Amino acid sequence: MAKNRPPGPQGTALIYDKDMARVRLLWDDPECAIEVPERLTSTYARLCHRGLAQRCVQLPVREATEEDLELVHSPEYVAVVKGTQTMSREQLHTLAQQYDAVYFHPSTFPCARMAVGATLQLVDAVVTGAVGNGMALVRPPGHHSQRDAANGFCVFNNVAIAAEHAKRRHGLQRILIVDWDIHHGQGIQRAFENDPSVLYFSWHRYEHQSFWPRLRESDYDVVGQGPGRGFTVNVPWNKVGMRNADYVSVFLHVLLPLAIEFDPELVLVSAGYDSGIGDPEGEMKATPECFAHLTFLLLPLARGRLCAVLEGGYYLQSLAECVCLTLQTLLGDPVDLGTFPSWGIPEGPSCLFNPCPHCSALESIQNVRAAHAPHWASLRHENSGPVLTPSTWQGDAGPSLLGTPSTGTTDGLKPLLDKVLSCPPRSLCTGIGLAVPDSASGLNLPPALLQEKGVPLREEEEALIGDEGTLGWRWRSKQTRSGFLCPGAHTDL
Ligand code: Q9C
Ligand code: ZN
Repeated sequence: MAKNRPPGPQGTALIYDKDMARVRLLWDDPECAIEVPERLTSTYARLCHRGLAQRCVQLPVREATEEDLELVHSPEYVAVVKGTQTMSREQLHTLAQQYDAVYFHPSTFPCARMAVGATLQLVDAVVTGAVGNGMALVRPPGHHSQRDAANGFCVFNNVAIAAEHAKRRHGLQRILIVDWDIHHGQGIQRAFENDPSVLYFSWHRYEHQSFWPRLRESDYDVVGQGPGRGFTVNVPWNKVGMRNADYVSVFLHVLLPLAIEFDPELVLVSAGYDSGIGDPEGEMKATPECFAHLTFLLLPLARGRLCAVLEGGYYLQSLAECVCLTLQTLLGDPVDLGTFPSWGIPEGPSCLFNPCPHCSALESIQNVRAAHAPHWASLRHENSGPVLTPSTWQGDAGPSLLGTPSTGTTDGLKPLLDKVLSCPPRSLCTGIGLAVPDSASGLNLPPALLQEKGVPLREEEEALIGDEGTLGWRWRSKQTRSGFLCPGAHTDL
């Protein structure tokens, strides 16, 4: 493993400043209570503990200028946020109530300017070639904020401003934004819906428009407007519980064909980790290793010029672990593609190992591909099918596809299924049962996994076990040696 890589064109930037931990909720509001300063401090602490921060080129943040902010926001809105610096708690609360899921703090304006400034520093370093890629750890997040509105914990739209900055000040003509946060970044979508120079991809928990922010514009058939038609790509998750295989399938079958055809000069990632396992907002099951795979899959684009910018992520352990695996991949550490057999693992508690996507995910994939086929040659094949009638509207996420696709529920998915099964993504996570009670010994785990049951914990893994007791799963990636406890294991077992 390359330690202490010297700064240079191949280096990885990390941008963080503890001052962005100053904003916090000053009143009682259950909806905003999850957006805490520890999201930043505990994530950075873990990066240091793993020795990852030390391997990065650590760049200072700067405060964005009002001119920077006005690349996306109106002067009137910037003035409103600026005014919060001298407001009382009561005044801050009253202002926050004008927006959806937002709080303000006397440090909101300086912190939000710093979040934008950190993102711009990262983009400048990557675009000028001072570093190869990098990550900015910022608060407040940005992707929900709009020209005239704060929204969903977001004040200024860090990534949208960075894209506009890259266009106007570096002359870039094609920028890809990958928004893997579990919420729809409607602020980014609206900023670029008419703009063919910014390809915006977002997946998001949708549940047929019942999940926040409950917008019609988040569905797969909303593709951009005017010259921007085809440059907005929405993948709705209509069920919770999506796993690594679902995420990777969307990358392989939707994002990557379009991204390769688009040929971006820069990739910006709205890197929210509420799409990771354990997060109370997303309720998804992608393990931290998944974010290593997603990052790895993006690195061939734009000659590796990738800037990841933190958005959401509210389960602190999962957030920190996911950020570690993202940064580790940016640093060039290998991704473990998994070693246990891909096929024949029954659905059940071991479903986290399942390498096959859910029916509901395949349905979304098929629908977004059909909606975008008119705009992208890479999606046009003789056998590309029509939009599907939702077959997973009710019930759970649908069966996972384990080599028996002809069981009725999947009939409508046959064309896509044939494609997926003829070229399945590799098994994506290695996992072992740890302290599994006897009642779980009926689990049909591959023998190689069962052998490892009960091995002693390493230090960093014990830290993860702490708040869940001894029952759970430890996840380990052979090269990265990362550990993780699945809190859902209680109910699964
Ligand atoms: N349970 C970001 O992740 N509350 N913002 C939704 C649904 C608002 C999320 C309530 C969530 C905002 C950056
Ligand atoms: Zn989010």
